[in-house]
Amino acid sequence: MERVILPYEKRIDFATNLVARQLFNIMATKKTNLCLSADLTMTTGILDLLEKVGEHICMVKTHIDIIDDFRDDFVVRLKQLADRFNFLILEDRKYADIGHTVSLQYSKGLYKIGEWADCVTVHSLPGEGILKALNGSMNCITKGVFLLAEMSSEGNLITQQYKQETVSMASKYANIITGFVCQNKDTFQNPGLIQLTPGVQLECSKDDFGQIYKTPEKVVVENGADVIVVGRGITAAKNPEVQAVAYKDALWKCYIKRISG
Ligand code: 5FU
Repeated sequence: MERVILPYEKRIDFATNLVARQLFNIMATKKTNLCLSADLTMTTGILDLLEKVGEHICMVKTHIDIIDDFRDDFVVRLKQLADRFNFLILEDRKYADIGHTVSLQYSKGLYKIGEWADCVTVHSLPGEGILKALNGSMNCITKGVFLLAEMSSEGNLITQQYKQETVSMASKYANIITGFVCQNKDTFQNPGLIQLTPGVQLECSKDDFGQIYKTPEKVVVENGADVIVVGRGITAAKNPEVQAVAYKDALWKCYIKRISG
């Protein structure tokens, strides 16, 4: 069965990672496939924004190391919001080191990401050891990994071969792989895995540093995105709450169009 035409609720049973199951479930229940990239640098900004848009998103994506006033109680409050509004937390750490270092970066240091993030992003570049180490650190099965198979930025160095080898590397760690960060539906076939796609705005455009934006129609209907990451399209809007609803509605409409064939 082709992944992109199956509804989220029918894909739950194919998922081998618990976070993927939860995410399919949340999307089907809340009727939203919007992931907010909350790239703000003050904790109050992030928490206030989530108070307003929490009900419209299936996941929040953080870059914990851009926050100026990080304190431990921030993650406590973030978790409370995630529980209240039923969304997951993805820390976009893009781990890319040897397995031993990554296992320390995951569980130690100032941020102790493994304690609060439901899932994290990981590069396949260093080889399989990175997944082996995370598999050991994530000794509870309620955590997940989005492996980077493609990027949205202009001129990135990922090749077709790199992408294919990334997907086959993931197949050995099915219990921790939630899905792939990628741009195209042919990247993988398994309906139990989730396509997370960043680089989305309502109009096609670019930023000044090579980020390429595609429309909801393009990424969801043509390119197979399951969870869609929107950052500045919402955070830089005059009224982020109104804009989050606009993205949620546009993205869900495209998903319905896709599964309706
Ligand atoms: F893996 C990727 C990628 O290929 N492109 C991205 O843009 C991740 N991102 C992240 O999504 C990036 O680090 C930002 O946090 C977010 C996109 O934010 P924007 O404001 O919508 O451009």
